[in-house]
Amino acid sequence: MEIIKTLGEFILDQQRDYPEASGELTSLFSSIRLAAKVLHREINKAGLADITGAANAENVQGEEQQKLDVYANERFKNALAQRGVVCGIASEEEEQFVKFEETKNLEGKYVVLIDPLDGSSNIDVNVSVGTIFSVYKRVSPVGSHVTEADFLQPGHQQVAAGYVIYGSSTMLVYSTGKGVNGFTYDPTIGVFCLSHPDLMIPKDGKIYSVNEGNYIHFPEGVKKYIKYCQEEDDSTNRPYTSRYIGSLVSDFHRNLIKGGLYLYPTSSRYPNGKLRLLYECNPMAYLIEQAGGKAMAGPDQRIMDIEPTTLHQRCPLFVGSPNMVDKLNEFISEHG
Ligand code: AHM
Ligand code: MG
Repeated sequence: MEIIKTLGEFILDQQRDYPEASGELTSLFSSIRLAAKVLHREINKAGLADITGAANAENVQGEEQQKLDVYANERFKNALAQRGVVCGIASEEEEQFVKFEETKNLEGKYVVLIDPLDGSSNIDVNVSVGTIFSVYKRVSPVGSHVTEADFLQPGHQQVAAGYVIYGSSTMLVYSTGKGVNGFTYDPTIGVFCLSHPDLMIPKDGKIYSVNEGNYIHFPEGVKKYIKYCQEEDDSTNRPYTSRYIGSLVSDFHRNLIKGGLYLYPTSSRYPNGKLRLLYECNPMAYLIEQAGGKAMAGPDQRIMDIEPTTLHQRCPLFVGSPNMVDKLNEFISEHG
């Protein structure tokens, strides 16, 4: 009989490799796992229940919030507050970071940054969405209230990051700095099972993922690169395939497995790019580097080296197979 390893067993195995570990990160993952299961349930009944549609509120970026965004935010926030290992969170859906005030939380050494439901405009049309999370050790003293500096750390300080994809199956993909592993949820038994051990992205890919409708507004180097992807050249397997779901987690996940490049450049519409450094770019950068890929914001700018200055800052993102990221950067260096 095939042996199934559950996420819980996997985490405990990893913890055994670090006898000095206190188990706090394990506890944090239990919170995320639980909230992800609840979200899986809600998203799967979204077409039936009266829970889809706008919640008549705007998020801090002035975008319409969907009901499930609000729900997901509350669900993850409550789950993370529960166990006392997290002292505060910052969420794409909240203007300010959230301090957890209970004594047990003040003793927590971790902060979590989260995009509770990325790509949520896709829910009404039955397209995959995701949760993205990023974990740091606080820089303020344990026992005190969490501060903004705890959240404004560069991505290379992350101790863990991951995402949940609510797709044709629900999966949790994460890393604690020792490679990337993917777990598929089996709803019949209510557990995540290890299905994608040691994920590595192919060095080269054939897929480019970009919102080409914005082409006219892109920098010259990006335009030239897109034309390069479309040219015929047997020796480099071109033309490439264009795939864009418009849901970062799904586009990233596909490219991670198959090889490819996701790009959200600056444009006249989004002069700093659209995606958020802390909630979207840094966790994806951590994962892709752990899987042998690259995440850059430009030719000389590694995403995880950016020093954040504000909680909701945006940045361009070029992420995926390392040779594809390098090629794009060559075009940008040459053409601007
Ligand atoms: P959101 O955080 O408001 O959901 O926006 C992020 C999403 C990403 O999932 C996706 O890759 C991107 O925005 C799509 O943007 P666009 O519609 O401009 O192509
Ligand atoms: Mg988002």
